[in-house]
Amino acid sequence: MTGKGPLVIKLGGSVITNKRRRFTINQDVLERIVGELKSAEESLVVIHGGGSFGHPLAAEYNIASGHKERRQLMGFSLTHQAMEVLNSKVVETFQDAGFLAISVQPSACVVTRNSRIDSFDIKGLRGLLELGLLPILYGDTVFDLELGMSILSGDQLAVYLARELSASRVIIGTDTNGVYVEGPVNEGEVRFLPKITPEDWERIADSLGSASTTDVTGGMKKKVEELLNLKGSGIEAQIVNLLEPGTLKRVVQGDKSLGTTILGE
Ligand code: IP8
Repeated sequence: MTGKGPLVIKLGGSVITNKRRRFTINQDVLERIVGELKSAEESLVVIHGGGSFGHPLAAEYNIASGHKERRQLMGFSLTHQAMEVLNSKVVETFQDAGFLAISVQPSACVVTRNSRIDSFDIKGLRGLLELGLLPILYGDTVFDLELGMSILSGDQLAVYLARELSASRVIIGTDTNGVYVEGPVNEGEVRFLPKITPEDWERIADSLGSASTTDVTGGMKKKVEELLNLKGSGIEAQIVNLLEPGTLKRVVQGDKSLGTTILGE
């Protein structure tokens, strides 16, 4: 059953940063999105992705494949730091718009095992929410019990927190209108999917493309797979296009006709 908990929103790195120019924020877009969130009635938990801050560095130092050589330690440090810089700008933008935003550092409270969350101490985060604050987390470099180091994606965080906090729903903001698959009739032809159930997945998984820019956590296919981990929770996730002005406002106000809905039935 869907909970009465917060609305969990992931702001994709491809939306809030320019993925083709390193360390560049799409400040106008970010400000517009934050403005559109003002219409939310529930409490919020915001998570943002890495975009051109986290992904190029994580790829350069091969962080996602685990700790193999000493030079990766500097990469781990640099990637985390780049995410802190981005997070601090995101938090400031929310504060400037009047939100009681507070940064929560995932690597300080999460440990992964083979890149999946093994433990996540969310007591502090719950407390912040109860106080009326808006926690803002991000995809991060984390200590991994098997691999030594790993990348924890914002999508994995969003699903984990949605389940733990019995979220009312999850909104995944991207730079596309939702999920498209190829075929099946003609090769190269694309078809839009307004909804995906866990049962649909095996049939369509192979026809999903991967991201065109550096994305160490896997693009749209990985995103849908991650969201299907909401299975059994009753929590729905809606993948929507945040580059389209007005979309987030409509979705926050309950419009289910936009984007692709992943049913966590
Ligand atoms: O953009 C990855 O988070 P994502 C963050 O949500 C890093 O996949 C550090 C690359």
